[in-house]
Amino acid sequence: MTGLVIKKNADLFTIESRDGIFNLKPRGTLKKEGIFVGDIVEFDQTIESVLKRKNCLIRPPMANLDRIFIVLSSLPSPDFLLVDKMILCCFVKGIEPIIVVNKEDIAGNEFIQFVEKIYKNVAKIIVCSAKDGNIENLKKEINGICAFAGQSAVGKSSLINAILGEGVARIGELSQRIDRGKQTTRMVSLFKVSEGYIADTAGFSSLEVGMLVELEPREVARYYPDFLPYLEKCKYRSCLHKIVGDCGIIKNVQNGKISEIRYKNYLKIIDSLATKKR
Ligand SMILES: Nc1nc2c(ncn2[C@@H]2O[C@H](COP(=O)(O)OP(=O)(O)OP(=O)(O)O)[C@@H](O)[C@H]2O)c(=O)[nH]1
Ligand SMILES: [Mg+2]
Ligand SMILES: [Zn+2]
Repeated sequence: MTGLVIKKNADLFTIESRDGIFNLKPRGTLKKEGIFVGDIVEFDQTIESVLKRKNCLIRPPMANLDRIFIVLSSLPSPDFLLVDKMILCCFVKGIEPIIVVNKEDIAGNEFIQFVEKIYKNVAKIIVCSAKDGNIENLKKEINGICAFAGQSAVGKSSLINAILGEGVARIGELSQRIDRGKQTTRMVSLFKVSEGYIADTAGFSSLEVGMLVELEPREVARYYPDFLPYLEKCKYRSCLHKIVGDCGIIKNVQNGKISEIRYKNYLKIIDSLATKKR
């Protein structure tokens, strides 16, 4: 039988399958460290094997993510460099990023339009408020395995709690408390919501942007959907889009078709990659 790992607790895994819910251990030679929440596994009396993953993250340990909600708010004001790094991570890992502007109740139209202008050609944008319970449009986007990311205090936990309801959310808070102090594994559980699952975690506040060091600077632009239409207009084959001339990217930053914030953050990202490589 095959099933989805929805929870990991010490060496016991909770598996959801067509035939019900099972709590199983891995077979002798299969290491428990090698099985993540989000994995599809083959099992009988024990977990026999893990099927090939679409992607996986290490902290918190999760596999096969489909969507990540990148939450931001007007207060605390956004760190767009962090947002752009998270978006890049998502595209590298084959995860769909969705920008969630939370705290609509305090945001103001100007702020929302500002965010829409930067990201309209990059990702889907939704606006909501955990405080007002205005989360219907967010719930509609839950499809496949989803998780929340974003800087501290933007409202990730509040949104997860609003979606899951009080009873469920409390379990999440408790599990985080148990794990505090150990910098390694945080407990993660998946909960079925509308068409998919959401991960009940503390949320990713950095989303493993560290893994970006593995990228070559010249690979970065191809993960920028907003740069893509202009990439072939770039005369230089291995252009990093740093030097004015026949660079199709810089031209379109100058004429306003590419967001200047996105472009400046792109430069910061490739420069930091180049420095780390040295
Ligand atoms: N006005 C307003 N405040 C909100 C909203 N959502 C969350 N907050 C408040 O923002 C603060 C931070 O919310 P959290 O849910 O703890 O934020 P978080 O992203 O989980 O933060 P970390 O766990 O530190 O990463 C709390 O005081 C919340 O009450 C909202 O929609 N509107
Ligand atoms: Mg939180
Ligand atoms: Zn160029």
